[in-house]
Amino acid sequence: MTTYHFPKSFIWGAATSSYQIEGAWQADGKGESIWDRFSHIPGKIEDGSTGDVACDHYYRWPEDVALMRSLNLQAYRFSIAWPRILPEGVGRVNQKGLDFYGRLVDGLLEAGITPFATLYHWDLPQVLQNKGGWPERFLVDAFAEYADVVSRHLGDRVKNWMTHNEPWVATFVAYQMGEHAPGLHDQAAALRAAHHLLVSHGRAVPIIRANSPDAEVGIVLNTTHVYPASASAADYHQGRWLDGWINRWFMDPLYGRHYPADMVAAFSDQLHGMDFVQPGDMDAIAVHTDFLGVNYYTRSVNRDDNAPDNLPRAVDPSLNEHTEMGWEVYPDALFELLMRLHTDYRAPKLYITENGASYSDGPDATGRVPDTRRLDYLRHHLLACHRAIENGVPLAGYFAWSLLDNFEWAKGFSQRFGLVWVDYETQQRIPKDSALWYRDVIGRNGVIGDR
Ligand code: IFM
Repeated sequence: MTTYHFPKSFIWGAATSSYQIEGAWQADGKGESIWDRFSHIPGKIEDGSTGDVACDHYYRWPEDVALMRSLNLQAYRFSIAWPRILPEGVGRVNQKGLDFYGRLVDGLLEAGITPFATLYHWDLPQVLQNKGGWPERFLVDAFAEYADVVSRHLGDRVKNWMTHNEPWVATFVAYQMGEHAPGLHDQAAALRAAHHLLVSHGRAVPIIRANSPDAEVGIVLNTTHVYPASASAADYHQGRWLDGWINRWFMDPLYGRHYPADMVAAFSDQLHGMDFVQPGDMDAIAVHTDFLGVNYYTRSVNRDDNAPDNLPRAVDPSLNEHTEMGWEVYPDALFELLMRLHTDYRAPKLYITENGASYSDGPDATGRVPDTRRLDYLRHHLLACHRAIENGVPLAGYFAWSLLDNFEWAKGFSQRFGLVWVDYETQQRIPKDSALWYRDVIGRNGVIGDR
């Protein structure tokens, strides 16, 4: 076993999001979000749960900050609930909502933990959805207003900002696949939503910079690395299509390349001549950012089962371990993804803003949580990060997903991604073995393992 040391400036953190942990869904003047509405519709959430209480973090944040400190965390990535700040989506500001995040940020800074704030991790004010939501252009202005209010209030203390979390999920999974709030099945609407979300990012970046001097601003994408199941042209094309949809549809415009031509052709029936693209939009989207946030969980293996005479499979993910989400564990893909993103797009800096695994291991008879599989997952993915850094990728930090077990969207509480076990009955928190291991990794700024 070797100890692989990370650069001295490397930032070690953990991540959460507002709806997944806060609870307090109606407290202190908060407005309704699309997730409040969606989770209360019978049948939408696998275990029938809601985020009404979740980890009760809105009230227990001091305990959670103390926990972060005990785990040596240097940074904490959290998101802000738009309807806490602007209950009607725009206009009236709810001071109590701002105060909550002010207290959290002050608590983090006192504990020596750097706050990384995400503005949008999917809890859109329901009133804005009632008017059409992200497929409508007015959302761009609404988001710019929200970004302005939040960054004016917190910009003196928060110096690391992310506009959006996972635009692909926030638009295609929500407006086309119907699995996430607001649960629509309309591909054309999802494409418009994706564009408006990107433009809103472009509009928000300069606003945040003006309100938060010296801040670093970026966006967080869910990414995957694609592997054709065989060397056939059919499998290659399928992989290229998936890469175009999940990765390039967002990366290309963000890095000044407009939407990828092959995907514009593939989506042409639904794009209506791209009449939603207004003059100046593409320049706005390509605004300079300080970093790219990369969320990575698994690779994609692509197979065209309809192709006549397709070659036999050369890549078979079923041979590898899968997490309880059904996601293949494949750390090498994180290395290859980081190399590819760096080679193709040259972001000045990257962070792994999410990476982690769902396993339900709970407390044993002694109260310990021996989550060996999560620990191994994290170890191997961190070793992949180390290899990427050695090969020139400017990877500046890593945020484990997630600090706490929490509300996993349409899967409710059936999936546990936390470094820390949460007993949802008592709200007791128990750091799992992976959390204690991660604490020591941070302490030595290095991972012990074999590459
Ligand atoms: O829980 C989510 C998170 O909100 C966004 N990225 C993926 C995680 C696991 O599904």
